[in-house]
Amino acid sequence: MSEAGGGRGCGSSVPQRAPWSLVAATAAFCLVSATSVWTAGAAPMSREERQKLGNQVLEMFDHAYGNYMEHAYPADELMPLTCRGRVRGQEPSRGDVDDALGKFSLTLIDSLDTLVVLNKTKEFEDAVRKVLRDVNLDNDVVVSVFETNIRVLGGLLGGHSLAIMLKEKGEYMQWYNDELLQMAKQLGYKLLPAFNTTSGLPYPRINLKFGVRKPEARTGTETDTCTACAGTLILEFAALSRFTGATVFEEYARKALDFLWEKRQRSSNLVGVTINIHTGDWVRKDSGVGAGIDSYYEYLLKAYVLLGDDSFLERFNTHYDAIMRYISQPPLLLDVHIHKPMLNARTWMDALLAFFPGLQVLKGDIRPAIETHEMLYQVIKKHNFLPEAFTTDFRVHWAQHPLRPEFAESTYFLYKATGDPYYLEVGKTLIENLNKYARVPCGFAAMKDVRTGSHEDRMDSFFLAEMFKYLYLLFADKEDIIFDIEDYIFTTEAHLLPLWLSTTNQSISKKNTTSEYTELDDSNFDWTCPNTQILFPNDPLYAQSIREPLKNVVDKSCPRGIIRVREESFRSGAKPPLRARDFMATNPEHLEILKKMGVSLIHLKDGRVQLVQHAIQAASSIDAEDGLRFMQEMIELSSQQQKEQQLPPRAVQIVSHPFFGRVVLTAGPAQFGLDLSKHKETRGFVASSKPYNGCSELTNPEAVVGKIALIQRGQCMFAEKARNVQNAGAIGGIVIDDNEGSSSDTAPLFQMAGDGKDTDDIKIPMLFLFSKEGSIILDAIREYEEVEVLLSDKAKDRDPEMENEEQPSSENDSQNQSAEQITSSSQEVDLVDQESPEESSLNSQPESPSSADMDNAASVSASEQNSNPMEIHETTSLDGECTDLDNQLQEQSETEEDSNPNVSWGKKVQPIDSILADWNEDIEAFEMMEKDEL
Ligand code: DMJ
Repeated sequence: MSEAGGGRGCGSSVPQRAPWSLVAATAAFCLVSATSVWTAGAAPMSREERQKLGNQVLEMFDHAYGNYMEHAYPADELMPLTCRGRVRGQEPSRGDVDDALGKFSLTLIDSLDTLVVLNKTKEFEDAVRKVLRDVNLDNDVVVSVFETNIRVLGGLLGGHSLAIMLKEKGEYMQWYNDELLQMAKQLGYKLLPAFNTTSGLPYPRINLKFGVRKPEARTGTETDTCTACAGTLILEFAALSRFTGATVFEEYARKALDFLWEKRQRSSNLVGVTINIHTGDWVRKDSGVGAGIDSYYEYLLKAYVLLGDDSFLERFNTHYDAIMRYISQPPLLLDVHIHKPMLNARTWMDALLAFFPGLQVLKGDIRPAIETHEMLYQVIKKHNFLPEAFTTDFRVHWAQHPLRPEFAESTYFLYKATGDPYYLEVGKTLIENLNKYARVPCGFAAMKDVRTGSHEDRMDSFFLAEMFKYLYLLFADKEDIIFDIEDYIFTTEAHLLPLWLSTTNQSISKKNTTSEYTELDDSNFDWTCPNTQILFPNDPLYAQSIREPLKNVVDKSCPRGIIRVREESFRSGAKPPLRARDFMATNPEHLEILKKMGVSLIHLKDGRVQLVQHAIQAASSIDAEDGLRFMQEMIELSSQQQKEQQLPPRAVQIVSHPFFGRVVLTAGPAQFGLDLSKHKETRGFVASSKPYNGCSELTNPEAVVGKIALIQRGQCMFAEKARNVQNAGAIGGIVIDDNEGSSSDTAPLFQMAGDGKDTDDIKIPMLFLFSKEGSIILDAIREYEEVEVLLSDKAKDRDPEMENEEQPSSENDSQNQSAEQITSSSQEVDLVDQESPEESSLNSQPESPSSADMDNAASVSASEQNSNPMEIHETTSLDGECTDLDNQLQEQSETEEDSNPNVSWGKKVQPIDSILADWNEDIEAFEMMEKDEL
């Protein structure tokens, strides 16, 4: 390991400050110490088993990478269901997600250093040659500056770092002459125009050919960017500067970081999710450690590690204190408002925050890392994967899972820190789940819905850049890797940058070191690096003892039990006179209380009830405050109830050769026919109905009898189609959208509505597929003739007998074998129509004569749902354990408040104006956050 004097840090021999190399290698440093003390707890895993799992990871990587190279390259990404490349512009736009695709063979570049970590040196050499030969960085395409930096610039630099390492070893890459670095520099210069703002914060997007703001650029009009987008550049940009001697990159990245630091909310020391790049105003004032902010914090700590600049550590520590004070509610990490950090901004968490325990390990704060990781693991055990977002009571909020690597990353770092074999078992589960639920014949497919097990036709490049690296390293011994991983730091995309950069071309850091940060007091180092006594207590069951109380936190959690604690802390624990869940519109006493709180009840013509609050009409400021809280509770309750009343999506699983249950398509349910959630799944071969629209008596009953009929959408009602195929003897029906190119990736799923008449006569199950998913079945019929599917509420485990029957038809196939929204008016709560488009529950669509009428989609009518607020019931089941947890957290919260001078605002009676201002601010924040994209 190289030594250098440029950085700061700590280690075991020098308690407070020591050579930076130990800091940089915190994880590995922990491994050495930890494995030597581990004697009890989870059963140790034998070297043999670890090797077996490592080999499994290698085989899985080959399956993903091999299929990308064979079927997608030079496209940016593989579409693993349709087994082809994703070329931007040739597929329906998925919005911001597509901004990662720059027609630069993204997956190949993102995979470069993974190949070396996985010991595939020969393949690495080939891959580098392909990048140099084929990749064009000058395409007329608008890309995300953030994604291009972390994936492409980071990928090229990681590739370069390992190429020069291999060259020095003398066997491979002897021909290499810094060509990847030259490409990285070319790309770096292409990104620089994005920084042409007065603030120094980069524009979020840039045209690779035309930059920003030129008419041809088609970008440059954006005013906002996310904090992570502007604050996740320093590692790649500084590495580029230090590798090349061109200081401009590091200077720009530092300037952006300096600006974000200046703009932090000064009383909470938190940052918001999005910021105006021109004015520096916070656009979204909610603050967490997940989507939109995550890697800003990561890069502050890692910039200190890589560059040895104290200012980054001081900033990180300041933010970390704030995170632990306000956002961390172990085991949860919950977003708050930057101005009112004791007020939760959300009732759910996003999957991106799963990286945070890993960062806490790097910081040396192991206990909360273990707690959060354990909570996340339990969510995974429940749903097989971490859903994109899940509520504080661990229900699915957004059901997708694009094979994100953050949880594997944290698992790796926790294993390194604790040496606890438990984390190897966690890794094993991740491998099993990936093979069981995400593996498809042509790669690994993202989960469209973790509840149904359905797939999305996407395999993001970060899956290859990160997931396989962390999983492989988890099971690897030092001698399994051809270089010393401790000499490198992982970027946020898990690209490897050498630590020796800290002493190379350091002119920028010297030039820009402000006097404010020249001296750090010892408190900066208190928790920065592992203090062996705390990290590795003499008790080898340390990690287990932290996990144990959390073992049942997911299974035994009460809906909204936890979040309520914070809500109640809103007014120093005072009980509101009326809880939303208790409210009865026919109770005169309740109506009286509403009046006092300034809340009026409006009966709408259509039978719905609307609550409106005018704080000014409340009897006092305290009553107004109670009214605000009542409204907030009612919004949550109503939105929750609406979700619960809607049917979740269903799954169509192709079970015949060569799919064998591996491909699962997301399907919309019907409000009539057999309810697949209550009955056993329906299995059968598919057959197209004639006429294909199914709008009249079928002319081919012999073809569909005993089968699942395929019917095209349009021309008549869904129920009519169902009756016609049922009469022909079909055992089920799949309606396929007639809008060519439609897909559940890009269009919201809905439930097929009845025809307004009694539909009890329809007994067969009916499901809806968008055109793209439908054509996967139609293509399969063309190719294999006999196609058998399973209609169910949730994908079923693959049939092992079927698997055994599989005849590998290609090399790849043989590889396969092994394996609250608030309504627009700020103080009105309409008790229905509160579903966010992002929600995974479904609106209904009546079938219309033509699919052009799709836009006429009607949401389930208010009167059918909760026209009467009396029907709103809190689903909380306050059994003993939940109450205990509540009490525990309540105590915690109270202690926190008592000892925290910043929360005194909550105990004061606020003037009405300020309550109104706060309320409006909250509404704004809630509205923004519901629109948030992950
Ligand atoms: C990766 O591209 C990076 O880890 C990034 O920081 C955020 N998350 C994705 C993968 O989930």
